[in-house]
Amino acid sequence: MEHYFQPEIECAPVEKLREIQNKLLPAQVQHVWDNVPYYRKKMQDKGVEPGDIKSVDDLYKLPFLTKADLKEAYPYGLLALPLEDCVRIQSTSGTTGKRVVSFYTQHDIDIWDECCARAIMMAGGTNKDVCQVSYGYGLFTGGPGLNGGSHKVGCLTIPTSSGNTERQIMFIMDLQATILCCTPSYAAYLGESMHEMGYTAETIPLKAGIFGAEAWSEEMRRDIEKTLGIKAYDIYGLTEISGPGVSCECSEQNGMHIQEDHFYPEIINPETGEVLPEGQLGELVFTCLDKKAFPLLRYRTRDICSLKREKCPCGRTTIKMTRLKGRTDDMLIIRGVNVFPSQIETVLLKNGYAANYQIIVDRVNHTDTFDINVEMTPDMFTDNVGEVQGRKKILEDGLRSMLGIKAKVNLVAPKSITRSEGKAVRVIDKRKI
Ligand code: DLL
Repeated sequence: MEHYFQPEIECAPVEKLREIQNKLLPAQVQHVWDNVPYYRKKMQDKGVEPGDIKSVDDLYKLPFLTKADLKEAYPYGLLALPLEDCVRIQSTSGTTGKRVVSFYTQHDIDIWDECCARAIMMAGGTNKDVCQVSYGYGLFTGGPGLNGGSHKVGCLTIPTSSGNTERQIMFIMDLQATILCCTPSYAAYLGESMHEMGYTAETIPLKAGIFGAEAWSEEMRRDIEKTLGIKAYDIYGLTEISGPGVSCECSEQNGMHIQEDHFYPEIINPETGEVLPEGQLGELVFTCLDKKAFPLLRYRTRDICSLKREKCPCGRTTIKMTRLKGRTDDMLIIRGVNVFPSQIETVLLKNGYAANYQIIVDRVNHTDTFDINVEMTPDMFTDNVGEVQGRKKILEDGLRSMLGIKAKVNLVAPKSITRSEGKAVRVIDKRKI
């Protein structure tokens, strides 16, 4: 088994990590300057040249890239190598406008696989494990990324892809899968379905789950862990930067270690672009240090979190990002108040509900309406109106104190909200603004 726990990097003193980054960054900036006229122009407009970037301390001088740039440069405008050097594309699961297309050389795929292998090892995976990859395969990065990582670790890989829940469960049980990779909402659904079929946490062979691609709360983690009898690890990434594995959790389950030898993180104030000090909440920005085909510099992810560097009890020294609070474009502004779906989820799970809910926002007579459909669990389900009213009031009060505004809760029957096999659809915003 090759080893994808790489203590010489993952546990290196900060100075050593800086040395690696400071060696890679100037070469990367030169590579982009030489090969990506689109970004060279941005640098020229800002009056920066490759020689100005000697270390990560100079990074702030470089212009940002945004999703709008990706749209403008679509499809080949940010490609830094000739097509004959590229071997793959992946693309985001977004449904509106042009999709984001990201390009990879074999070297870029090797880095990506390595990051996913580190994630699997952080979750305790070895070549003795049977790893079921239930993220979608295809253009979405979830399946191909974890598949590559699982191979590198030497796990027996089951490439089920997403969907066909019965078949997923059959493979978990028949092949005694020990690691499950999928979105947290699908993991919750699989757990629910397995319990309905009579399996319990004790009879389910899984021991770890590697869940990401969408926001989820600590409460949802505990719920899934209990149902499936596993330890659930958060994994983060995005197509533009490679895919899953940009960061992931270790046994401490307390923030995701960023693979800093490949991706340099910054947190900025999304309004002003100013770089914020460690510990402050803001928009996450990544610079790819050694990707060749699609090397984005200072890419604004729109994801909101903070960074912290501390010596982790697991031994790793790489900086951690906190669980995502949401996205700058996911944040709903309802009656002038910022609302993140994750806050709603926290209140629901604290009150014994599962994370099966849908937020519906509309505007009637110039005022925002804010409804949340929440599924009752089977043991709560009753036709006693008084009891339902009581439950509804408890939730509305809890939400009001969390959000500062009133939401109308509609308690709906178990299983009446459509389940997702990939990323869950939590928000329906009907406002035409
Ligand atoms: O979702 C890559 C991925 C696949 C990550 C499998 C983890 C596991 P995209 O489809 O490009 O790529 O979506 C990226 O998803 O900017 C975040 O807003 C969100 N996201 C990803 N991981 C997490 C996470 C993949 N752990 C976008 N928690 C990102 C919350 C996440 N949100």
